[in-house]
Amino acid sequence: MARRWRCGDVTFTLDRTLVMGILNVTPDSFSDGGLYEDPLDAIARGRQMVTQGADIVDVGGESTRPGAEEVAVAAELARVRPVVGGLARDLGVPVSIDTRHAEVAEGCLSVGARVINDVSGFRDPAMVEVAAASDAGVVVMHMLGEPRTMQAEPRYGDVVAEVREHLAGQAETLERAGVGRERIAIDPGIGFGKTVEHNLELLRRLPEFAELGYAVLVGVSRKSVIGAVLHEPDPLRRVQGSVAAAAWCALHGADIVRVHDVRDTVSALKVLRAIEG
Ligand code: HH2
Repeated sequence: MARRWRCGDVTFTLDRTLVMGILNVTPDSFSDGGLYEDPLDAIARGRQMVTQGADIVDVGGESTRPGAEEVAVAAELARVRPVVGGLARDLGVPVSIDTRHAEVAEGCLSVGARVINDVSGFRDPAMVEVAAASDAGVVVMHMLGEPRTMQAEPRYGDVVAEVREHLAGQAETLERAGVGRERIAIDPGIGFGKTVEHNLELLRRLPEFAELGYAVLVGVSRKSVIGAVLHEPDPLRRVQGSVAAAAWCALHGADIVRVHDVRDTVSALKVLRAIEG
């Protein structure tokens, strides 16, 4: 049977790699911070990403870059809810809410979000409850610790084995709470408590995540691992490197890639598919 990822009333057949467009409604995200603070600008950008080929639009109201401070829940909800609501009405593709907070997830589901993307991997039981009470798709990401401290000397024995085991455990918790397997995507969390070598190894051994049987999502777009390889401190100049990484992911088991540069990534994946035949 074809593999699927179900997000509310939308079911994706995972016969090609989907593109999730990033829309950060924050003042301080590492590469698009401050661009879409006005909800009308954010909604326009969300629509533009869909015309460029995005399959999902992921709205975030809290930067989780290394060292970022946590945002008050009320402030986060005030940032994202109008944008999620404005987009969900007639976007034509699912809107995802990128949050660590159950109240924010719930508030956004009530205005039409169809995916909960939790970078803390559903460690909060309240978040598991919100997911279980909904019909939304979920993204379970691995993060070591929390954004404020996660890059302070991250250590693993076998990074792939440890991240995989953690994700399998969190996915099982969700399943036990009633979230069907077909709703769950797992994500190794590139850049979240990992050195450059850890990130490269996670990408190199990506097929090991697909073996778990859940949909696999990867977000590497413009991240510091690309910057480190290219010696490029400016995230806006990491586009080609990011597209190369997304293409690698698509060829090695990623069902969904989370990217800033939707048009460039969609073009690259189209060419890959044409070559594959
Ligand atoms: N990365 C970021 C945020 N959310 N969600 C998932 N599932 N996977 C990721 O790799 C991921 C994520 C960080 O990137 P970005 O949103 O561009 O930056 P910031 O956290 O500074 O807003």
